[in-house]
Amino acid sequence: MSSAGVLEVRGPFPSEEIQAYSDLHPKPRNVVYSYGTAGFRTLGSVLDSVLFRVGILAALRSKKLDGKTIGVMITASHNPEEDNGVKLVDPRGEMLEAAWEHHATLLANSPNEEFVSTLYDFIRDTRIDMSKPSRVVYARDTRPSGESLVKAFEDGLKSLGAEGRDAAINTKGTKEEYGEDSEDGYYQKMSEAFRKLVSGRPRIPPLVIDCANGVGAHAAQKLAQYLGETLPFVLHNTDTVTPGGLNHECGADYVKTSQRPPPSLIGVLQKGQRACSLDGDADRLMYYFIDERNYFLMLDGDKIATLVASFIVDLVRLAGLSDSVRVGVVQTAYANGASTKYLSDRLPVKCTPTGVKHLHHAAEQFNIGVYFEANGHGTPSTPAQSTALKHLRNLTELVNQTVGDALSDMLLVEVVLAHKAYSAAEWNSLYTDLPNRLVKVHVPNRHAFKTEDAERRLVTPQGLQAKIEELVNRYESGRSFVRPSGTEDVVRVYAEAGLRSQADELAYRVGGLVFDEAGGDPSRRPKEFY
Ligand code: 16G
Ligand code: MG
Repeated sequence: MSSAGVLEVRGPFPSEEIQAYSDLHPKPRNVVYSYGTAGFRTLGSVLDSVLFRVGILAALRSKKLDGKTIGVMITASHNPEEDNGVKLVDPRGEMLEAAWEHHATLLANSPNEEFVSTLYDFIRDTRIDMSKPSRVVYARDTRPSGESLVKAFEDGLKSLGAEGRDAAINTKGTKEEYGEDSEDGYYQKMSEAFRKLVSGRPRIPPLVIDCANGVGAHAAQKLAQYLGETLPFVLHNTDTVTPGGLNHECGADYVKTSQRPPPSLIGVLQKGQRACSLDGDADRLMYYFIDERNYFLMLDGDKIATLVASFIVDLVRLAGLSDSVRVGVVQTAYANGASTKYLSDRLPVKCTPTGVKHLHHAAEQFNIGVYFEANGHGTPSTPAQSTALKHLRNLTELVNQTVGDALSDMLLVEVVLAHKAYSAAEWNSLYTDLPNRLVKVHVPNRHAFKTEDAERRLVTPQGLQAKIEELVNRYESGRSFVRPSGTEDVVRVYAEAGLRSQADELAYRVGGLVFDEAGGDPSRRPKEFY
C-alpha cells in the first residue's frame, strides 16, 4: 500500500461487467505473454484474452492521462500472416511509457479467476480516477485474425464503458464508416506539402511500390489520387484478401533480409527505375533498383538517413541557421559501418539500442534529429523553431514526426531526389555498403543474452564476447554483434566485412559460437550458406 494510504479505487469500478466480459475471453493457462519491443506479438490464435485486456488497459491509460486519446494498433507488422499483435501509442504518437509495458505484461498474464482483483489492485495502486473520461482510437492491419481480435478489444472497452473510435479498415465502405474525413485530411496535407516542395522541379518518373499485400495498399491507392501526375505510382502486391499473401515473398523485411527484390517484381523493374517496398503495417520503407549491369542494389534505412540528413543540413545552411540548429543522426548497431563512417565525417551520430522508441528519444536531443533503422523504420524530427524557413516548414507538414509512416517517408525521399536531381544510382553512390549478413539462431533461452553499449557488446553469457572479438579480428573491416530479438524467440547475429564471402563466413561462425554456447537443439544449428 502506498504511503498516502489510498485504500480504494477512486470512482466506479464495474466489477460485475468486467467479470462477465472477461469470462468471454479466458486466458489460456499454458501461455505466457510479454510486452516486447513492439507490444504483444505471437500467433493470432492465442491473443483473444490479451486483446480484451489491452482494451481495458488502453481505457485506463486514457483515464490516467485525464481523458487524452490513446492509440491502439492491432498488427504483427512484417511477420507472417498467422501471427498478430497489439501495441499501444501514447497521446503524442509516441510509444507507450515503459512502466506501463510492465503493467500490460502483468495484466495479460493474470489467471482468469484473479483477473478482476489484479485489475482492481492495479487501478488503486496506480491511482487511476475511474470517473475520468477515456478515449481510445484503434485500427488493425489486414490479417484474417484481426477482425475477431478487434471484437475482443472492443469488449475490453465496453466492460469499462470507455469510448472507442475505430479508425480501422474494417469499417471502410460500411455504414459505420468513421474517421474518413481525418484520414483524407492527412493525405491532403501530405500531398499539398509534397506539391509545394517539388514545384518547379522536372517531372518525376513513376515509382514502383510493393505494398506487401498489406494495409499500405489501401493507403497508397488513396494517396495516389491526391498526388496524381505529381508522383505517379505503379502499385504491386496490393492483394489484401487472398489468404497467405501478406508479407509473403514481398515487403520491406523480405527485401532487406534476403537482399533481393520480391519475385513478383522481377521483369517488372526497368534498369535504373526507383522501387520501394513497405511492410505489412506500412511503417518500414526499403528502396532499391536494378543497375545497368543488372545488379540488384538496395537503398535501405541507412541510405535513406544519409540522403535526408544531407538535404536537411543543406537547407539549414542555406537559411543561415547552422549556428543555432543542431542536426544529428541516430542509428542502431545494425547500421552499415560504411554509413556510420560517411555520416560521422559530416554530422554528430548517435547509436541506440534497437526499436523506434530508443531512436526517437535520442533524436529529440538534436534540434533536428534524423533517425532510421537499417530495416527502414524511421523519420526526421523537425522542431517548431525551424519553421522560419519555407522548405523546412513544408517538410514538417510532410513528415510524420511521431510514429513511423512509410508513405510519408517515401514522399520525403522523393522530394530530396527531386531537389538534388539524383537518380537511384547517384543516391546509391553516396557510399558503398559493406557486405553484411543477418542470421537467426534458435536457442533454448534467449533471455540469457544480455547486451551493453547500445547492443554492440554481450555481457552474458560470460566469455562469449571475447570469443566473438577474437573471430572478428581475423576479418578485414569485420564487425559483428549478437542480441536477443524483442519480437521473436531467437537471438540475432549481425556481421559485416570487406568482402561478401567474408561477411557470410563471419556471420555463420559467430552464429555457431552462439548456438554452441547456448546449447541449442543440434537439428537447428545454423547452416552454412556461403
Ligand atoms: C519492431 C520495432 C523496430 C525494430 C524491430 C526489431 C517499433 C515500431 N518497431 O519492429 O523498431 O527494429 O522490432 O525487432 O518499435 P527484433 O527485436 O526482433 O530484432
Ligand atoms: Mg512494421
